[in-house]
Amino acid sequence: MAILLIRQDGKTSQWLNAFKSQASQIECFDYNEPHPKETITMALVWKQPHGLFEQYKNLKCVASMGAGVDFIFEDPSFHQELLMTRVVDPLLITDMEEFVTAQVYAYMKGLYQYHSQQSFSLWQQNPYLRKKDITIGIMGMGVLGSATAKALSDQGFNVLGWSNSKKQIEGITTYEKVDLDLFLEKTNVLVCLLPLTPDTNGILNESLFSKLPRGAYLIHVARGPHLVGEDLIQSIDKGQMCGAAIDVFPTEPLDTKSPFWGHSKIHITPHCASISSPESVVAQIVVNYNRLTSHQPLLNQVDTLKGY
Ligand code: NDP
Ligand code: OXD
Repeated sequence: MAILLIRQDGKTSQWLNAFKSQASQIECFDYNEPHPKETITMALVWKQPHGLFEQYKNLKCVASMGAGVDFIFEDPSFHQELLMTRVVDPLLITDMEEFVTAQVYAYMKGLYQYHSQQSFSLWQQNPYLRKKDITIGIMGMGVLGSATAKALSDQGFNVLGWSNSKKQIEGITTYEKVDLDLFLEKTNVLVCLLPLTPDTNGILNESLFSKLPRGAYLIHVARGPHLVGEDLIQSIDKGQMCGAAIDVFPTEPLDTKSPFWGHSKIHITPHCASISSPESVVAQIVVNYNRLTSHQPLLNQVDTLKGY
């Protein structure tokens, strides 16, 4: 029995080192190196090339190296007999809380505007917002969304949350799926922390932006295909949206020709809101690997029928 690591971005050695230092008794292989296929029972993956899973006849579980699992569902070789797990990790949660909070403050204090003024040696004070001027609406109140909502609320922001099912979180007004419009009409800083599913693909579009108060701001840290890029640009150009901070894109790295790069009101980061730390995450993979081996229920298992 062994674990196969499948990712193509040069970070596999960091993960292998974390296994070596925390669980040297477990056999782990890099997909890019020769390995005995019949020994593999767990695949630990991040944006794996599609079509591989069916080559591993003893494979029982596909584990995401991150919180999201959309790229596993998109792989036609993933089938319903396989188990799927994802990462729920305290470090991933605090990193996301901090990133979204930093973006909220950068927007509120107009820091991006000063950054661009610097390139013109322009000394000019601009009006800025205060907490009382802002209502932050978080789409997706799961592990990351609810923790981020709480962190912002604890700092005195007015926070709303929207999710499939209604949540009870102290200090936060929550809305269930059917109440999307009520949630949007009160939100002027929209944060997307939804999983990417057929239901949420393209959800950040012109029609949704038009339901926000005029001049709303978007912080998008979920998945690229949630956002219809042309709709955002048009909504900014018309003044319906006042700008956006975007961390995730349908194709990553973002094409150098993308109009987002040159747009003065769009602020781009390279999918870095919250990055899985192998040192932190490997412990839960080891627990799950041992559970798999002893036929116990897995932690952080994804409901493959629900799709997230
Ligand atoms: P969870 O599965 O814990 O939470 C998902 C939330 O979205 C739940 O509240 C769920 O509702 C809600 N939801 C799902 N579908 C719908 C829908 N159709 N309509 C309304 N609400 C819906 O996920 P996490 O919080 O752990 O992660 C969220 C996403 O963040 C990941 O899938 C990933 O794409 C992204 N991410 C991005 C990172 C980055 O660096 N940019 C880093 C890590 C994650 P309910 O609670 O009712 O089920
Ligand atoms: C994740 C991510 O899903 O980094 O963990 O996007």
